Amino acid sequence: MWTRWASYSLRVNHHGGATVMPVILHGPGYSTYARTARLALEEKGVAYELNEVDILTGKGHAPEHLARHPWGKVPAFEHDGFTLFETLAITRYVDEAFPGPALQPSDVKARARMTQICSVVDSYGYAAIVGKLFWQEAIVPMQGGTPNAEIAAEGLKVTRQVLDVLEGLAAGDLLCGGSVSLADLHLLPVVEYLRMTKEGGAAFAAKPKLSAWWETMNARPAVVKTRPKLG
Ligand SMILES: N[C@@H](CCC(=O)N[C@@H](CS)C(=O)NCC(=O)O)C(=O)O
Repeated sequence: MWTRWASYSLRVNHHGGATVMPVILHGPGYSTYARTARLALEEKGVAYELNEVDILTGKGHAPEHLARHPWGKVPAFEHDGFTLFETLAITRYVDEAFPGPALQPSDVKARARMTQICSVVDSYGYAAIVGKLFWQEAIVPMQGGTPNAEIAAEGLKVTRQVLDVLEGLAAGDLLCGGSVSLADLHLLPVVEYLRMTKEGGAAFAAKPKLSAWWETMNARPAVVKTRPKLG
């Protein structure tokens, strides 16, 4: 399904007319990684089309999507004939290629912290929080299966460690201080699902800095607009 958003980037062609050059993001509304890319587009005010490739029904491995992403994952991105996959590459490109508020701190240490937090989310947080905890508690029952308590417990153990680390790294109401950065946008969709789990939600609520961060982020129009509709 194609969802059309506000407008397109325009380019003047050799006849002097305007050629429509849409930004396209391939990925479903429920995907955390696709939501991170959308958050970056929304925060920058970039108009885009969303092609909701439904990975839960195998569409990620259809030939047309494998041509966009060799591992059949989402998101994949297109702008002006330029294609990308891997969310951090996409969000950095969106920040650097378009006008609008900067989503990466100019201070070198704050920027390194931002990359570190994105990497913690990607390397440890997502697999534990979404891949194990949320998956067993929410997706498996939704698909008619029986949750595996051992996998959920493994997920919760790593989740607690990730939360301890992030609580320690967070600068304040925004993870890198100053204004919203890619670190906030990479973490937010994962936390949305974490808060829906019983013990994960409680572990998150026990973290004062992260809880204040959530309240700040949750009020942002981009966050409200991209909130997944589940069920
Ligand atoms: N390293 C990738 C991870 C993307 C990813 O794991 N996306 C999930 C959805 S949130 C996905 O496509 N899962 C389907 C699958 O693994 O087949 C990125 O940064 O974009």
